[in-house]
Amino acid sequence: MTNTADSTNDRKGVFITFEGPECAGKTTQIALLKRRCDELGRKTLVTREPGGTEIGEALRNIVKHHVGDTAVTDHAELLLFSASRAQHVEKRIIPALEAGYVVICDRFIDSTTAYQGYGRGLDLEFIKTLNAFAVRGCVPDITILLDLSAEESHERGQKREETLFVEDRIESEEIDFHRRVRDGFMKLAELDSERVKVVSAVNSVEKIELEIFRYVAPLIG
Ligand code: Z5A
Repeated sequence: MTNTADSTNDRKGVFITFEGPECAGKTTQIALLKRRCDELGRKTLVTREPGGTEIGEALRNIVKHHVGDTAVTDHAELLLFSASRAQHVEKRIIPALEAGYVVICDRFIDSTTAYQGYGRGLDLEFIKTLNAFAVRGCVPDITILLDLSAEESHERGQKREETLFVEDRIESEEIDFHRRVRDGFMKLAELDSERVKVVSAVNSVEKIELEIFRYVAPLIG
């Protein structure tokens, strides 16, 4: 494979990803980290997966909300997430890193391993290869894994639903699926403890924010 894109060694910016089950507080914590970056005078790009580009957002709509006579198959779902990522990395993430931005991305390759690999049971080796193909060397400098049990995640989701939130296709999977996803995330953290930092998502928002900042501060100055 020709790699004309980034390598982690020659980038000027910092690439931070957030991972974890739904309702773990990723959006909340990303907003707080963005504020820290602003205070430090760092140019910051906050983005998300699936999504982050026009094509990615269109794919997001399909993977999250498709309802029709024909369901999205597990294999198609995997490729849709990867297609969104390939577009995102090349068109937004790498250019921002080259321009010296702190890029904060809500979900990335680890979500594919956790949801499509551990959750759906698709081949983990193939997912590793596909992730590498989509990101072309653009691996996060650090990944914050907000850890929350499937039960707690479900409970927070229920509360949010009461305030008009609508569950998506993946969120509405049975609890065992979400347990496998959570275990998958923890396995990933164990296998790549240099990059993936586990932060308990059950503490207060303020406490979590401080813990995350302790990990990230050395990278963003
Ligand atoms: N997916 C996949 O399968 N494969 C892939 O490769 C990728 C994604 C990239 C994207 O959903 C879906 O795609 C996701 C995985 C799958 N589906 N699932 N399931 P999304 O982007 O729409 O949603 P999400 O990533 O799951 O995030 P979320 O549900 O929006 O949650 P969050 O961002 O982690 O949490 P939050 O919005 O900050 O907070 C959620 C609620 O918890 C809210 O009411 C907060 O007030 C509350 N909260 C936050 N922090 C706390 C604390 N500390 N204590 C108590 N309550 C809190």
